[in-house]
Amino acid sequence: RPRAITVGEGLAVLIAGAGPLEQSARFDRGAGGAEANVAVVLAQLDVSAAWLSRVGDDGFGRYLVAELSAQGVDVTAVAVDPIRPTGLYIKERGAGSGAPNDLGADASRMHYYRTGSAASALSPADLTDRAALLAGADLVHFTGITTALSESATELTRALLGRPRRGLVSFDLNYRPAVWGSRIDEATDELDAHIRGADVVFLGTDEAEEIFGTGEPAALRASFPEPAQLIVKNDKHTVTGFDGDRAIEVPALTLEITERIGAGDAFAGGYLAALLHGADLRTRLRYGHLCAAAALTATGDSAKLPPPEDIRRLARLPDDIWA
Ligand code: KDG
Repeated sequence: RPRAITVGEGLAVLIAGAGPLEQSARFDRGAGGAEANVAVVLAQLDVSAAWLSRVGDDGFGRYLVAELSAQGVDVTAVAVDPIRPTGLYIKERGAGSGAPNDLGADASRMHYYRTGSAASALSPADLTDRAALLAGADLVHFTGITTALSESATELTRALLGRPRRGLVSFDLNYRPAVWGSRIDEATDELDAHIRGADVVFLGTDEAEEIFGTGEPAALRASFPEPAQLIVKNDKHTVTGFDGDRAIEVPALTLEITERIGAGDAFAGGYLAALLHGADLRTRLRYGHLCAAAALTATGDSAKLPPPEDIRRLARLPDDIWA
């Protein structure tokens, strides 16, 4: 049985060459979608993981299912929607050339083609169909993107928080105004309620600042005392983790960044894998940074991780060597 279940949209990704999109003649194909990315990290770190989603009856849907399955993720809870297509996003990557429309060298931009996608039809019925799977899991993870997809998807994420549960619920804020679209006025209240209803919460200072008016870790902890574990990713290269009354800050590794999208999901996946393996707070945060480092040095949303034994060894480095 899967110990962890992630719930949300998978997107096919077309990764452009570096430079303005209008100049990219070739695209690499990849798999994306925040919750799919987290499932891939969990599976690579020896956590049995399932991905609950909906894809279209099309080539991108079949690709996503095959790709996640090849990475060791259980895809039996992925429904195929006969009408709606699989969502897609194009990843535009900067070259930092200073040319018109060019982004900074390590900056990227997401272009979504996902309105009316198969996953936007996610609803509480998808949970009813998978009740036994959910009841047996130690952890259910989803992000504010799933909540943003549609009214029915919001009902689904509310139901994930409201159901009687044995395991933990983990929630990554992942504030995406473009996905909320015309429902943007609901976003702050809905995301606030989801944070309060989860056991483990990840958020970034920049997004927290944008919707809650502060990105300061202690202020966020004071506003959100409910989740036992609150993980604040600072823009200053560190992460502050609160677990009950404990608070520690762990610096990220110093490295040359290739592309950032997916690093937050990799962090969450690493942290959650360590949590499920019974690791302490510092080790969990280090796992997060190590997995984020792999994603930051690849153009895809997720990257091949070093073997789990190597990650375990790296996470145990003495403080002075760590960063
Ligand atoms: O965190 C990475 C995601 O943003 C990317 O995979 C696309 O899921 C995605 C989204 O909705 O932004």
